[in-house]
Amino acid sequence: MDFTRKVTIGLVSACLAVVIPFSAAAATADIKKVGGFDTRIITDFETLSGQTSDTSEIILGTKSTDGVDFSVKTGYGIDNSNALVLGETTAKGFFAEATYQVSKDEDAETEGLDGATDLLFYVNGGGEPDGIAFMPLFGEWDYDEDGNAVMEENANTGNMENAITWRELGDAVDTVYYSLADGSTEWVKHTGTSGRYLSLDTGFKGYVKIGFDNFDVVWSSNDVNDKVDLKHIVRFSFYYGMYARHQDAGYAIAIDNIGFSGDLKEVAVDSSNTTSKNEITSTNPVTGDMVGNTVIVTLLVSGLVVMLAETAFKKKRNA
Ligand SMILES: [Ca+2]
Ligand SMILES: [Ca+2]
Repeated sequence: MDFTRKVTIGLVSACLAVVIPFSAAAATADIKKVGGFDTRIITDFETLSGQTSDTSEIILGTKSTDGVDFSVKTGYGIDNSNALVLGETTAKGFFAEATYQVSKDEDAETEGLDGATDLLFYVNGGGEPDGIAFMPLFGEWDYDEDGNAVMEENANTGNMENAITWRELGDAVDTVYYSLADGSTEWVKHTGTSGRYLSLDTGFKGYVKIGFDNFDVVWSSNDVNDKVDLKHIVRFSFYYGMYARHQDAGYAIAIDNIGFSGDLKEVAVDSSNTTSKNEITSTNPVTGDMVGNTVIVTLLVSGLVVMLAETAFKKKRNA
């Protein structure tokens, strides 16, 4: 954005006199309109330049040793900004996982999500020659009916840790999601998924929006109070089939502007808090890693089943 700074010194002084006391008191969490819906963006990846799944605590998932390149790069996001790019280098056909670990990102904007009804994110599918298909998943702390965090023992360490509710996109003919292509004002309704994978047109660039009702709680986790709380979000993950088919090495699809939309309220953000608002402390062990790995293995296996089923189907069809 270009700001023309034709402001007189007198006016600057007047503004500062008013603005400083205000901003010291409270900032307001941004509400942004995306296709007509109130939205809060948790990350736009602008502070995460260069982070890769090989070395980062915030970008996790499949590593470069598996022939992929999952990293935050400039130019692949909305308006050529930063985005999490999922790319293949030498991978020859498996289901890979790219994760943005919210709970490790001190710049994540996680306030004011009461009233959220939908997960929303931006997709740049420009590196994919044959249509786009992937599965989103997110994890958050589990709470009981009284609003207390559910704790569970880590079988490896014996420590009590926050239980995590993992939600994956529903595998059903009536699973619904919406897409809003760049430059369009009309959300397009899509119905049905295949092996929990949503599909978008070849070359799609724009937002995807999915109501919480269209997610399933992963079988290995629980949602004790039976609702999406969004009090402590752990991760967003994207599962994607990696094949040697992409035109540009290191670029199949990119994900940007991950957030939530719904009936969001204006909330004040406590700017006086100098410690991390995402509760990153050394005494808090990495939560849910074991659960997360179980999920990943489950998904990889279910992905493999889908792939084998598709192969069998194609063979049958070609026979
Ligand atoms: Ca961005
Ligand atoms: Ca819950």
